[in-house]
Amino acid sequence: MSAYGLGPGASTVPLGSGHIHRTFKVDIGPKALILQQINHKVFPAIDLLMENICKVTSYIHQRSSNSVRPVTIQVVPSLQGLTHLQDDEGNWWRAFEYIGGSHTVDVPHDTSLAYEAGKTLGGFYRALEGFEPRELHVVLPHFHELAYRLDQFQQSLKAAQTKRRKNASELICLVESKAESLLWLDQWIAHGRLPQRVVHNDPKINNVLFDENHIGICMIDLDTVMPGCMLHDFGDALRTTANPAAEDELDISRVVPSLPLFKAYTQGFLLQTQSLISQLELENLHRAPAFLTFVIALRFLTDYLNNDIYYRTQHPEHNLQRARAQFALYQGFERIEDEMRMFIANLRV
Ligand code: GN1
Ligand code: MG
Repeated sequence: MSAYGLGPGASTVPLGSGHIHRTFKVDIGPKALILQQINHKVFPAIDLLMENICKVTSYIHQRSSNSVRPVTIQVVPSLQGLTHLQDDEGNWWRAFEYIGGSHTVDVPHDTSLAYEAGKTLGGFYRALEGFEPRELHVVLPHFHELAYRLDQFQQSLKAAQTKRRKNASELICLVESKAESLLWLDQWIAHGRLPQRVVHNDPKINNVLFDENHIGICMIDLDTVMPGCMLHDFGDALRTTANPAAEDELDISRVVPSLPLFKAYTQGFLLQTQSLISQLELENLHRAPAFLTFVIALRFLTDYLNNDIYYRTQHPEHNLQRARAQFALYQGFERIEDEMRMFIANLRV
């Protein structure tokens, strides 16, 4: 804290519900700072990660320098001018400006919020038009590649405790029966059929910042911004925005994707991206939620089989509970794929 000129008396509260880093809001008089302890087991290349974030946020900031509203989060350097620094215990820290009056939401409460979330991710794409994706480091290779996640799953399965494998047996069967049908997106990307873009890679609803009136401000959590595929982003966004239940909902009967929330998000997103989206991306948007939800469910399941070494958990069955809810959501998205396709095909924004 002293590296940022903050005395021990500054009021500090934990913030957000991320599974990887630890985030705090520090109040300094009328202003505030977001302090984050970076998980360097998950992100070993911290220098490259911070370089990516600084490049992207500076680009957005410069392009919209006359905007009266904040358009991006911004890194606050330490008193010594460092974008990130290590404390005496070896932990890495960084700070962001707090945007006054802003907040995040874990579960969408209505369609206007979903619309705003879609507009905000679309706005992020718009703001980064012209930014060369190859300027960014690939800090987490193969991040949303299903074949890579299946490999990790197979390895975890071999080493898993019998009890955990048994508890997860139904989900393991589901992965084995469905995975093949979802490999199309990896293949399309490998064959260069989809444009490579600057992609957020973690645009779930609680990575959208809203103002007091629930108007979207900007995307946060830019750690995974890398060259990538728009369908991954669209899928991950809908995984949370079109799900009226929590990511780790215990009551599976509540995990049913909402078409109205999907429609509202898509309208907001396409309003911003209609001029830049490719035909093939547009024609396949409806397949993205099932794909990405499956990938995330698989990662929760893998971490459960690995005895919870990646995601922060609140109890021993937490990753299994998350995986159950996310696989149910994946199945729900598959069921409404045709309706989602028709909505997009007939949409005029
Ligand atoms: C992780 O830390 P958080 O909650 O922003 C994960 C995402 C998953 C998400 C699931 C670097 O993000 O990929 O979608 O959990 N981030 C990383 O909620 O693995
Ligand atoms: Mg994240």
